[in-house]
Amino acid sequence: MTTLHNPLLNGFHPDPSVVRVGDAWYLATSSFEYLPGIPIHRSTDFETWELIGHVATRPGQLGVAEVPTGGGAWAPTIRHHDGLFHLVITDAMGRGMLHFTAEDAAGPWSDGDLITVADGDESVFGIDPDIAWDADGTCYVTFSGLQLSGDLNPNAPTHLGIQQVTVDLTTHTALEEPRSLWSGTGLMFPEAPHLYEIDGAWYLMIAEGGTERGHAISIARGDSPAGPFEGAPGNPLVSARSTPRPIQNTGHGDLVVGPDDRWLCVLLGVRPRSGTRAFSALGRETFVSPVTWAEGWPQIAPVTLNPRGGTRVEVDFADLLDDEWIAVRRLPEEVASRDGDALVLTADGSTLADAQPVFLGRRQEHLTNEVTVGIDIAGGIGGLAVRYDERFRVELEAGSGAVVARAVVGDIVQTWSHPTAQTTLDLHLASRPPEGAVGMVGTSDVFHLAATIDGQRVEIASFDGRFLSSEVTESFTGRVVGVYAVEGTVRVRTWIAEGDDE
Ligand code: 6LW
Repeated sequence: MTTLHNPLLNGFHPDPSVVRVGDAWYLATSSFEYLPGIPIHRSTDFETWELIGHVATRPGQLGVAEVPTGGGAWAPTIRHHDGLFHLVITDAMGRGMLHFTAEDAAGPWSDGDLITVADGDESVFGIDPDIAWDADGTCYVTFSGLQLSGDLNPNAPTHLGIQQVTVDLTTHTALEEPRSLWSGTGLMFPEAPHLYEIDGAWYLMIAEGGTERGHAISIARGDSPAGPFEGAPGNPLVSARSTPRPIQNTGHGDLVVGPDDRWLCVLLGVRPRSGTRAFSALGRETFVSPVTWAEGWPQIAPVTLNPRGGTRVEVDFADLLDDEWIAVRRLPEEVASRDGDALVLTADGSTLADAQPVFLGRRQEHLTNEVTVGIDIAGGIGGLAVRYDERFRVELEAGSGAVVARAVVGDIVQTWSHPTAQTTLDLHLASRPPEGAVGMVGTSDVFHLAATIDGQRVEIASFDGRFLSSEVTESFTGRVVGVYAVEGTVRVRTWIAEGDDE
């Protein structure tokens, strides 16, 4: 019997979509402003998942070079049809609604074609596209009608509900004006639509309630992929709102037949911590829950926590970089190179406050985590950082005659400094649960920033981790731990990351 681990994918992997092809499952998630973009994981048992590649590995496939914070690759749908993998996604505030194909989910994927409106060449306007075909081969693209216009009012964004167009995939042109479909039970932000033909009926499953604590999944059924649809009597099918469950914000799901022909739902969630479970340090992760059927309606079980054990990653930079490394609005090969057994970062005048920093990182995947890097700062300045975005980050930096710890929370910057002339040293950046009495409120975790100087580990600063959580940063992404350069050249000799979910 399959063991369903939760999180299924640790660290920021929101908006999961899954498809079964033969004896394997392929799972795609959002990647926002990071490149390579749109990671694809593969499993043959739904227990062990391997990152097999990304959809966007070449310049131009996504237009994220200048997207605002949080823009970029939002919410893919991955499907398999007529021998090809298909993936649709909105490159939010970038290229628009895109359709990618590949023979092999590991890639290479196509350049990405813009899905355009029926009477023009601009993108169909909406997010969270789904792609489905009926028996005649008609292609339906169903999406969430959030209008991401330039004047988007975050307090009252324009939302047209769930919409649909049929599309000619040879020209990538919509064949009609968007039609409105069933849009849930009336909660805000109907989105993440997915269409399924099951036992002769068509099901439309959506997320509603917003991706925060009110997140939910609802479903409707009809005789046609174009509707009309009738909502399930048991909606919402799943929500953690107002529950004491350790996994919150559950929503944005995709159904699939899993091992042993058991239906499963992959969905996003967060693991908030503090006295009132207020702060989700890692962002939105991928989870899974069993599905049963009754009277023609699916029932999704509440998501139960079942973490895998801890992990230890030791990188040998003499080897090619693996696919877990990501950079901000640029590809990793544009910000880092390898020289012998060292990773080399060469500053270009940017800092982590900029849109395209010289930064190469990996998702933080565990609530308790420590990364140690051995660096040679030969006349340069740089170090190790945890990045949420340009305005929320923690840095541990060497090269200016001191090791400097820096916490950036919006417009507030706090620094600590420990003088040293050492330019070859180990930096340690840990996040650990708060120790001792922390009062009623508590926090998610505490950062500990240290360096090994003259053979001694010296803690330079500790800092409340709540300020790098998805709630405080209002971020769709999550923590990324990486190395960076702001002056000259920084050589990284070693990288050891250890974490667990205790
Ligand atoms: C995604 C949508 C959402 O497209 O956030 O809040 C967007 N819900 O489903 C990015 O994750």
